[in-house]
Amino acid sequence: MHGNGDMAEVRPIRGDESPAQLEAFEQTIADDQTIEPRDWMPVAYREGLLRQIAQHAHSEIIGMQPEGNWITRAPSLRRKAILMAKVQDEAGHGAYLYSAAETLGADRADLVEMLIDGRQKYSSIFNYPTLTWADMGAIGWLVDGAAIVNQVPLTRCSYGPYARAMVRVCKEESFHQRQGFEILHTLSHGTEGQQAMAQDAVDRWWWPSLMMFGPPDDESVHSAQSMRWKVKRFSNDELRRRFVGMCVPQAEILGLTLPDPELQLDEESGEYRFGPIDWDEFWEVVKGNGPCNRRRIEHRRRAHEEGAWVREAAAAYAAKREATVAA
Ligand code: BYC
Repeated sequence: MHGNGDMAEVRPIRGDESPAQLEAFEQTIADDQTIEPRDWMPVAYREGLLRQIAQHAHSEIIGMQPEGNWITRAPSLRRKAILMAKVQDEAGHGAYLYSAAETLGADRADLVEMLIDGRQKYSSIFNYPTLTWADMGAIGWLVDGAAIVNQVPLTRCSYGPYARAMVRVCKEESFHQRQGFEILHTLSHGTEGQQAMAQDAVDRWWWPSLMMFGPPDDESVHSAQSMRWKVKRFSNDELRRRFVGMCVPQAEILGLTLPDPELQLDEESGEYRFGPIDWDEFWEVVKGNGPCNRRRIEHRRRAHEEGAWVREAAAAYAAKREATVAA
């Protein structure tokens, strides 16, 4: 058995767990094998995963709004086609993730309700407004870039369906990141006005992108357990540092500045040190008081209500087909 004494400290055994079941589960994790839907798993593992996967799915769906806002205003047919494809990919990512949540026994309709009535969260980043076309570049470069850094390790998550969904999501995210980089590259090598627009977008999206990785390690309530169960493979701060290290040379190629006077290479560790993150702002956004929280949820609720007839028609069609097959 894996026999890590720390685990018992973090997660007390609950009433429904026999020591033998728990031992087999811990052994599977220790052997780097995946846990599959049919396998026994502790309630806390199931609940923790559901919380994270649902939040992740909701983020993809809400994340369609800031960019969807620019589809009709894309500056060329090519840009419009690319942006539409990207936003559609995000709908697809939401769909894979809701499916992964269903393998844990969740009901998709319940999850959507929990998003709309604020019982479940979605990523803080999507509560900021997209003010100019350059924001499409900054979102692709920074937000999708942060998503890749966060999600590549999730392809090795201990829960099989989540890990497998992440493989495809990450492939698509790298295309998204490149398209954002390309938008910014074009603007930053364009007119003075375009350069200023690109710089302004990066100035506004930089700090919220760093916040995407979650609170600092000493305030992250779920990290310890999640890392022991190999859901998360790295801590919030480790991934945030990795992201900064990835962005600095790319910003140089773009000819854009990252808005942090304290950003500096630490020769000893080879990592970049960066200035303090405004965690008060982060928690305000998470609590629902960001610049766009209300608008995002209101829009989602309206879209859900307006789509009721599609769900009813699909259910009626499925019932009819089932009746035909049975007859
Ligand atoms: N925003 O203990 P912690 C995308 C919450 S989609 C809001 O560190 P954990 C994309 C956290 O939920 C991007 N809330 O939590 C889409 C917890 O509250 P609860 C989404 C946050 O889970 C379209 C509390 O703070 N990616 O990239 O160990 C277009 C304490 O945090 C945030 C994912 O969801 C936040 N940023 O670590 C473009 C990836 N951070 O639940 C791009 C999967 C933390 O106790 N998720 N909170 O009420 C994860 O990797 C982890 O859940 C996190 C947080 C790293 C986000």
